Amino acid sequence: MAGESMHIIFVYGTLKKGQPNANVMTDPKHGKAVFKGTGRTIDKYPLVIAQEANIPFLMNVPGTGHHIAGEIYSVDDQMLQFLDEFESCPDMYQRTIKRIEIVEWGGKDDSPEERAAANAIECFVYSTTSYQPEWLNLPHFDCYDSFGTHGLPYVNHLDR
Ligand code: PCA
Repeated sequence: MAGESMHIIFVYGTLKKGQPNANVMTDPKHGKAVFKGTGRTIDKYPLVIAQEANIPFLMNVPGTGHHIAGEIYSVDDQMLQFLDEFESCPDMYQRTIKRIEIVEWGGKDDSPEERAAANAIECFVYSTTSYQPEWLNLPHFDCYDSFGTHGLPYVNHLDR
């Protein structure tokens, strides 16, 4: 849609490429999402895998944990609205703004000038303050992979 606003979002969990909900970002029925590059949070956060469905949560507790790796996308209003519903925002996650260090800027439509322009960017992130205190004792990851050696693969909505 011409003139509509785009939003920058940082995803660190199941929405990343190769992860169980990656298809959500690429389905045009949900709106538009353009991959811009990879990054990591400037602040440290606890990233844990919690609940029976092994869901990744970036806990909104800056200063504890690791710099979290993820992917940066530009999304339209429709996709942002879809993601809010998909991520049960604001019940499970809250969409907050966090500063992200750019690791690799790789949008295919970006000029070399654009790609060299910035080394950090403000992004929307689905983090949570609605967690059980015990979650802070779970292992803290720096780069989520559902299929990692932790043995806690994400359980799809449909299989719960
Ligand atoms: N989906 C969102 C938040 C956690 C999750 O699994 C993401 O990938 O950033």
